[in-house]
Amino acid sequence: MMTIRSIRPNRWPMSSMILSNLYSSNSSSAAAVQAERTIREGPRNDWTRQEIKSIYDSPVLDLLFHGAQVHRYAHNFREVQQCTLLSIKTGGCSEDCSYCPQSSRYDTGVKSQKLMNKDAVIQAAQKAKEAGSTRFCMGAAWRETVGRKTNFNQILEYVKEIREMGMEVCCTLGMLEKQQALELKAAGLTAYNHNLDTSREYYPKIITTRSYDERLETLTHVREAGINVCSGGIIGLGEAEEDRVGLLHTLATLPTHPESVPINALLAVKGTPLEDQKPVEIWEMVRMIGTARIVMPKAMVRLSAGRVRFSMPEQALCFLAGANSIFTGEKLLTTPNNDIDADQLMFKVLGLIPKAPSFSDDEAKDLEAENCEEAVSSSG
Ligand code: SAM
Ligand code: DTB
Ligand code: SF4
Repeated sequence: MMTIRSIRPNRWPMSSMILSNLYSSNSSSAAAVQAERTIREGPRNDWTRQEIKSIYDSPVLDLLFHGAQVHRYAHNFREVQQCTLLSIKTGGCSEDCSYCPQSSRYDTGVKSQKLMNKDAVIQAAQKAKEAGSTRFCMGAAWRETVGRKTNFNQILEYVKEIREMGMEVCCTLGMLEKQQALELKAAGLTAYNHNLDTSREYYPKIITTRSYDERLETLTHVREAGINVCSGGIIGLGEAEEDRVGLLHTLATLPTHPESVPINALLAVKGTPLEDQKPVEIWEMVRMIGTARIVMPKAMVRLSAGRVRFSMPEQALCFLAGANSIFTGEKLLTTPNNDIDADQLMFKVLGLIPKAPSFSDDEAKDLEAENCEEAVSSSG
């Protein structure tokens, strides 16, 4: 059970006077009540589905306002993490995920490519770092890493080298066994992305080639290896509101909340079974983000795929509701992302600042020691 102190030791518990000032408005929506409780008590893992549904269904401006309150309480609201994706192994995937342009079952025009070589990967990471990105995420169109020893060992090398560049490193390579998670941790991996995508009930309508429980098992292996968990989902797959609530409920009742929760809006790619899905509206994103912020206050909530469709004011609503991470760079994995100059302008106009990379205590100590050694050797 997490304690109040575990969320932000210097801010909790809050004085009842400040609380009553904050909430003396006539608002008593579930978003208001639950945000107040989150601020007072810190993160919880015992959410009921009905509680989360009531937050999600609150009047949208109230949800936005209370998502913003929790966000400001648990984070520096101006800081936005910039992550850059690179597809290191593209297309030709055996899985049937109905949203994905990289499945070999659909004719989407994505060309299959084998694992990228080290020089190309390191060069891309360097370019991302120079553009201000602090987390580099390598994606592979695989069902799993089992049985890919040569490729996997190569990826361990990439992880080590990028980590040594002072960036956070993330991978999304499909299902992982425990041993592989441990090897990634030893190589210096910061986070592993593995999305649940949607609710347990709707999941079989989207993917039939691997189960929800297999996804959860990979998350357990990642967590037990001491790697940060990055897990979220996609909206706009044709799911009901109940499924969005179900996804958030599963994530928010994991023994430990994911450190990052990507919220993707479906990019309906021609050739996939979901090509004709109606684009999601900004208010649906705001509801997902605001609810995620209230129920998982400490997580980095990432405004992920689909951002390219939203204007600057629309993205501002997402940041206000509690999003504090984005993908930057010209591409996501196979699809175009927001223009880099437009993102820089957005940071300036909205007064956002890039979030510095953060490493675990052990890693930070190692880095400090390395820096010390460098300083000593250069002064001598
Ligand atoms: N193959 C690995 C896997 O599935 O775990 C890693 C890569 S996979 C492309 C990573 C995630 O990207 C998926 O779980 C899904 O949430 C997201 N994604 C893929 N295609 C998308 C699309 N068209 N629109 C939005 N999100 C998408
Ligand atoms: C996540 O949740 N979204 C990213 C990342 N994790 C790997 C992927 C989005 C992919 C969008 C489709 C494409 O570019 O292929
Ligand atoms: Fe393959 Fe991942 Fe795409 Fe599914 S989402 S088809 S596993 S690349």
